[in-house]
Amino acid sequence: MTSSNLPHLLSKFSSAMGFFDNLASLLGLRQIKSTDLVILVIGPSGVGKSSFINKFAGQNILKVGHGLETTTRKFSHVLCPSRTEQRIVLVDTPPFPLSMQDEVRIKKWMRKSLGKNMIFHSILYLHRITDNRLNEPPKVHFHTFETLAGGEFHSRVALVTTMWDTLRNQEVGKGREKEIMTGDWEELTRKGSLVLRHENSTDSAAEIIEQVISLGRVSSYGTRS
Ligand SMILES: Nc1nc2c(ncn2[C@@H]2O[C@H](COP(=O)(O)OP(=O)(O)OP(=O)(O)O)[C@@H](O)[C@H]2O)c(=O)[nH]1
Ligand SMILES: [Mg+2]
Repeated sequence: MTSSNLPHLLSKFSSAMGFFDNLASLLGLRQIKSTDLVILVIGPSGVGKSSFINKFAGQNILKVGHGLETTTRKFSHVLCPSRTEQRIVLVDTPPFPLSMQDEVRIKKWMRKSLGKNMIFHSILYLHRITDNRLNEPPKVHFHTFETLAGGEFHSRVALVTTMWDTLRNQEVGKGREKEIMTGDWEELTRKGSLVLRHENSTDSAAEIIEQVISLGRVSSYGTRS
């Protein structure tokens, strides 16, 4: 191959990718079904939301940040393979706190995808264990959880801590985790929220999703199945 052929080949390659992209949409492979388990991944900038989804999907689908700037500016969903027939959809979001506009966009997408009676299966709130406190006061978290997941959100929210591998002393992390559970998020943990550690691997992400799924699906009427 000569270098003069390269632009031609690249354009052929990208039009072929476009074709497969369109085909996937036509076949409904990107569309959400009412039986899908939709899990929202939220948290402040740089906590590892996109990385978590990539780890779970086992592929680098979403762009991950390497600097101080926010990487994910729009929300997007990733259909992930799962061990059961039920599909898992992880939704990546812009940094927390979400703007009202973001919340409205996410809710509209949800209504369009799953119909007006369906809501998220659960919400993962990611937090860097290297930070000695949550970035926002609890009322900001609770307000977003209620807006996105309805009044009975407590048992459908999991606090997932990241960056354990960068902690010099694991005991410090465990202490912070306990502080959150008995302080800011006492009400959540008392009412059933899970507190889970992400070890930055595919296995760890899969374990977290498995634990969250075991909580069961809740419809907007609050009944579990
Ligand atoms: N060491 C370590 N690095 C991590 C971990 N999780 C994420 N990272 C790194 O943290 C950086 C930010 O990760 P992202 O996944 O882009 O974070 P994000 O929350 O999606 O960030 P925004 O899209 O900007 O809100 C990247 O360099 C990741 O490789 C972790 O558990 N351990
Ligand atoms: Mg991101």
